[in-house]
Amino acid sequence: MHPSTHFTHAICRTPPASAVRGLRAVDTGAPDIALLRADHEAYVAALRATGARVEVLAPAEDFPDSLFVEDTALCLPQGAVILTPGAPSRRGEAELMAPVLERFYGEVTPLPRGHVEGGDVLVTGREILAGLSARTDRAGVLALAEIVSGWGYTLRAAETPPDVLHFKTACSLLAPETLLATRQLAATGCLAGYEVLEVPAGEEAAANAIRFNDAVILPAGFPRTAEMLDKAGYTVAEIGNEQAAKLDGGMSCLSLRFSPPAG
Ligand code: CIR
Repeated sequence: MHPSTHFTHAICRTPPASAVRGLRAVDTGAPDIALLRADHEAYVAALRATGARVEVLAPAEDFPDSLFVEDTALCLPQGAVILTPGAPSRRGEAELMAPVLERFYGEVTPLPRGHVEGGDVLVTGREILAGLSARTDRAGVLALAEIVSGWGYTLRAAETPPDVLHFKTACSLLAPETLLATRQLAATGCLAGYEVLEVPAGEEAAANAIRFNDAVILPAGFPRTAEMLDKAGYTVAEIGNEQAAKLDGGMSCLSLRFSPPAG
């Protein structure tokens, strides 16, 4: 069991009714809130089925994108960093998350400058990869690197591909040295040295999955990716993501996954 794949806890937030106004790159219509909440419940159940303690926070109606809790913080065994989302409408979400994480960590560390969204930060078995994107800037990445280097991590900046919201929209960690990634991201070379399973063409949205304890939580509707992972020996749980996808959300965005320091 490795800290990059195994966690004792997760935090999620029930989708607010205001999610109909959530940010989206391309408007394909508003999500159906009842269906979005049903998918969210199935997601929480899949996390709990792995044995983790999952806290589900009350909906935050003032923040339409607040179901995507991943973007508010970076949680590591040594500490939690409260991030500053690049999207102005999302900054208050991070402030809401700080007292929640203080309950688990005691103190939390605010990002002192710049902007970083958690969707751009991938923790692997050997390093932290941070994708520069429309939401995550160099000042934020440098500030984050300073904080995590104090905890013994090496942080490497990468480029989130153009037209991709977050770095982890295009990749996920399957095992400490193994990634699931789109061909587009793998072709940039930033994943060199890792074992990379490429999602089949046409199933790029399946790259936003999560390894959570003994399960790989995959968005439903990508049968070739599911089969590839099954053949590679992973236990796959498929969760509906049609509604969250209308807001450019996927499996990683919906939780903060962590193991707080003991005591
Ligand atoms: C946004 O544009 O910020 C939200 N609608 C989607 C955030 C998805 N989060 C993630 O990929 N970590």
